[in-house]
Amino acid sequence: MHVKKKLIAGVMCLAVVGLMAACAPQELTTNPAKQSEIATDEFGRIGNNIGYAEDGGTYLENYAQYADKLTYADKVAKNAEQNAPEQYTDQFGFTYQPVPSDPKGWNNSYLDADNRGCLSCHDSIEDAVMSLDTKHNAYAMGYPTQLTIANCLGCHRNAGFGNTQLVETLHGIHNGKSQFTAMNGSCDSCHYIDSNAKFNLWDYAKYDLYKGITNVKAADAKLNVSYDQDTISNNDQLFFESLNNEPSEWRTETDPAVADSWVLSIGGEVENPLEMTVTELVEKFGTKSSIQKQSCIENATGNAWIYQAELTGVSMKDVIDYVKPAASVTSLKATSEDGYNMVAPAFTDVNYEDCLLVTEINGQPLPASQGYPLTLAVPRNSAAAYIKTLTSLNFVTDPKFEAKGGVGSPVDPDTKSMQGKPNSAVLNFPDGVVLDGQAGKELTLEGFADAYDEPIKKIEYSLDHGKTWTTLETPSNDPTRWTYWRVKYTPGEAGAYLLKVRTTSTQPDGSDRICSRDTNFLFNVK
Ligand SMILES: Nc1nc2c(c(=O)[nH]1)N[C@H]1C(S)=C(S)[C@@H](COP(=O)(O)O)O[C@H]1N2
Ligand SMILES: [Mo]
Repeated sequence: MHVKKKLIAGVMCLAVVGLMAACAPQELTTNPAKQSEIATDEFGRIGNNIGYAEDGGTYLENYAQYADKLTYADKVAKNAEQNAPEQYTDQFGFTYQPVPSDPKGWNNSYLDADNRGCLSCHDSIEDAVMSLDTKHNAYAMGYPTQLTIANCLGCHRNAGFGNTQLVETLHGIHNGKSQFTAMNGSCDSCHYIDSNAKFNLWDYAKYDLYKGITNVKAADAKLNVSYDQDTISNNDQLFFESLNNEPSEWRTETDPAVADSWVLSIGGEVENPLEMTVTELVEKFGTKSSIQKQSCIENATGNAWIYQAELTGVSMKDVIDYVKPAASVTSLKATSEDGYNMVAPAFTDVNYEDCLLVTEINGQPLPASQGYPLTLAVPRNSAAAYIKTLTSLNFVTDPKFEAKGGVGSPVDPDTKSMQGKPNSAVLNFPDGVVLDGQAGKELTLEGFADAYDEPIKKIEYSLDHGKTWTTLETPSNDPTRWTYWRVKYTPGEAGAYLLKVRTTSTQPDGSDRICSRDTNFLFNVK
């Protein structure tokens, strides 16, 4: 097993100085020594003895001198050894091999696949983001999916938060920078430049470029597909995302006494403003429980900024019935301890019957990361409307913040449609997982499908790069919950396989919305 090259800011400086000299770009002048050897042959071809052996005659006539060189079988064997794809271990302990093994060594000798894409240099995107010189939000994944460039594009392209475009930031921190140069970084490290000279992202294009993937027709794959909407995440599978907190400011305590002194104020245009501690709120209104999913608006194709859990808390319906907001109210302004705040359109898009002032997840007090002691849950909205460490709620009349019609989602710059709505991901293994001893044995891949406020209509699975599909219909789907699916498959033989998942949701007008990209999940059966 190879140790992954790790890029952590600051540690490479010394090594870099030495390597820089060796890796200095070649000057684009012709070597004079070489130039003298350049000849034009009788066909007008310029080159250094093109087609001819050094002592005259064609290579064919001098075939004997090649007899000692490797035979084709030797080359295949040598390639298998020299260009064998690397294997890594992720933070969950899974072994994964992002590049399929192929007999000719094509993927590494020609595509240079092990040296391309974010994760060929970075242990994880979370790591890269936390190592930046500048401030960045913090993320943690509860499931063994890997963040990809798509997650970055969620915020850094058209997300509407005034974020810098990724094209500037990523080129700026890579191109010509010592760490990148020292690792022989080039355009090809991140991009796949196709025959139309279009720069595609390698991490998107790679699944169609790799050789060595076994295609299996739907009719032969005999996938056994099923789903439910009840599966819940364990508390250690909840993702964490914080837009404002510095790690040093993360709330870590869950001392029960905090709930006794934590005051929530509810005011604005209401008849009965309210100011109560969390403990008093629970005493006055009691609690309700419901199973809900929560999914971040930037969750990208194939990723897991999502969970489903049993949330327990005070019903917003009960609170609203008590405080009596004015009829003119359009919006609800929430504020929190860390300064994160959000204006949610009141009444129109949000069904307050479902909203909770959450105090417990899965029967446990809220973990500190999930906003202990109080978090607002707003089903059908993205997780951005779930306010952790809630301190106040204000009912306001502000036409500016009137409902804009459902949950938006960042636009995928390539497909021009919303990314991640609908979405799906495999949740029990990382992309590229190595499954030892799995040939001929039944394997279960499981994951979610979700589209925020829209019900899932169907999920399709392909093992032949999208030529044939197995369909799982999901009628009467509840959009406040995720759709948790299981695919059982028995791989006949060892090899690399690609599961494509295509998800469809139903839009408010009844038409289909198909995911902007299929989810690609590679697995290596050994
Ligand atoms: N107080 C507070 N609430 C917050 C945030 C935050 O930074 N601070 N981030 C929001 C965003 S963008 C997301 S995706 C979810 C993340 O939820 P989790 O960390 O509880 O899983 O919290 C939301 N609520
Ligand atoms: Mo988010």
